Amino acid sequence: MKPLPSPPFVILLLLAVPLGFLDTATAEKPNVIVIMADDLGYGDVSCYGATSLKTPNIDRLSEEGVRFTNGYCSASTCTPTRYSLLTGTYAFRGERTGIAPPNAPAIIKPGTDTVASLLQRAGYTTAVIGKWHLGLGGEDGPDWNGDLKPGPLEIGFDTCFLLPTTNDRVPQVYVHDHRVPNLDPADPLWVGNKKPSPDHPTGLTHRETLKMDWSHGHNSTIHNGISRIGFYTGGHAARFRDEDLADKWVEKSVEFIEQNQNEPFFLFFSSHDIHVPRMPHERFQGKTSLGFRGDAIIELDWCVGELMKTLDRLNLAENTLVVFCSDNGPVLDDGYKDGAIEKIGDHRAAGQYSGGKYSVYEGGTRTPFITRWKGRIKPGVSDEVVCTIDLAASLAALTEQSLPKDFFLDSFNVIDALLGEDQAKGRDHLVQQDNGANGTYGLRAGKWKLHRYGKKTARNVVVETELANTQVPPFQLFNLEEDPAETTNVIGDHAEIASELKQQLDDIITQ
Ligand code: NG6
Ligand code: CA
Repeated sequence: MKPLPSPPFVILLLLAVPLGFLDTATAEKPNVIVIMADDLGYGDVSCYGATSLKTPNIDRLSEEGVRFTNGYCSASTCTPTRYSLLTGTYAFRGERTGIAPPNAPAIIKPGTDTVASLLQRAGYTTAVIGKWHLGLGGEDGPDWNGDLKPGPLEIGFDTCFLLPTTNDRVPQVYVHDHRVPNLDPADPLWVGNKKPSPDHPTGLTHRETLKMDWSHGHNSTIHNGISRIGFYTGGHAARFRDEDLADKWVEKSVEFIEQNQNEPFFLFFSSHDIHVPRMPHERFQGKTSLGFRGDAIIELDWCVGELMKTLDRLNLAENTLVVFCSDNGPVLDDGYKDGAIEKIGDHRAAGQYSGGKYSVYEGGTRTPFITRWKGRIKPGVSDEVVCTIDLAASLAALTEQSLPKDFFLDSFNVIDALLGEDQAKGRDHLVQQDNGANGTYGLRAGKWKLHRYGKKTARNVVVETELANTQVPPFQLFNLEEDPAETTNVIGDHAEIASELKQQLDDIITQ
């Protein structure tokens, strides 16, 4: 671990930061596009070693930019990673930051500073397009037939076009700014967690009619031949087809980029690929040997290609920083029988790492992470540790915005590393969590990785079956340099290091 800088150095550093912020003449204001994939693992794309499929567009991004081998998201589930990406704060510090249910109220309170509000202040037009999964509405939850606020527009986004939660949760409608578009008032939308009537068809009562069967959970209301988590009725005119989601995100994003091509813009392109239910557009179905999970990766790659094409067409590639990342590691069977396990062959979704979604093993959070800014970023591969949580402080530094007091607590300015500058350093430590604040964490510090297990830990039961539900000691220590797959707990041999890391983790959690 790095020693703390001596006091005189700290003083110099404090003086240097505010002076830098005054120098607005040097501020760089490239457009920023953050492309976040859903449940995409380290080994799921060809530039990270996948050989069972090809992802030419993501590969191109990596050839023209920096591909990080130590790029992370901050949690191994969606809601906490997205919370941290936007707020620059570890999700375990916030309330209700675990996986959000269909009727969750807005998790990030209006007025909270976010990466979007920061860029808005810097003169950017900001949009989130795609999966939200951070709740909508006040304490009573979303008013599906009325104004859906607060939401993204109350925390720094000028516009949004959303899938409200994840698509295995009801309802299958879009949200544009504050409303569900195409909603017929004569057919109001109702969303709840109890069966609305005895004859309401569900994945249990009408299982034989499903076009994709469920394997666990996901057996409530049926829409488009797929049963979901939660119940809903009405809103038929507003409902979408699962197969059309990716096209819609691209259509809306291209529209947004075209409209804002002359001013700096921030686009959070929040793909639903490759989350369940994996139901890619018909033109991608059967394109890989991996079943719909692989086909959804191809669909994601197509989206990336369309965004890049748009930047090229509008001559924006040299003025746009693109960040490609994932919200958590991979999972094969996440509740539907889509062949992901049966067709996996030699494909290793988490690459050489153990675990995946829901786990604090490296596979849960070490994920594809690429930055590209044509003409500005020197292409290469970086081993520096960077995390989606760092985008807030890093983009603040890039655009020379002062950090709001008491915000972005856990976000580090690693902009030089993100831009692939020579000698630039990433983080020296990172806390990883699985879902909510359940006491389970990973702490990566240099080559060491400490696991701490809380009482209610859910192990990844589907990526690595051998890791499932085994009894684990409350603390484990791994040497990632010698054992990247975290197979050998060396805590017995390194008691002193383990105790330092336990203390460091404790200090961060209770800070
Ligand atoms: C789990 C769901 C899983 C997925 C996950 C959220 C069950 C049995 N499992 O509760 O299918 O929806 O939540 O995924 O319902 S995430 O990527 O949005 O965090
Ligand atoms: Ca996810």
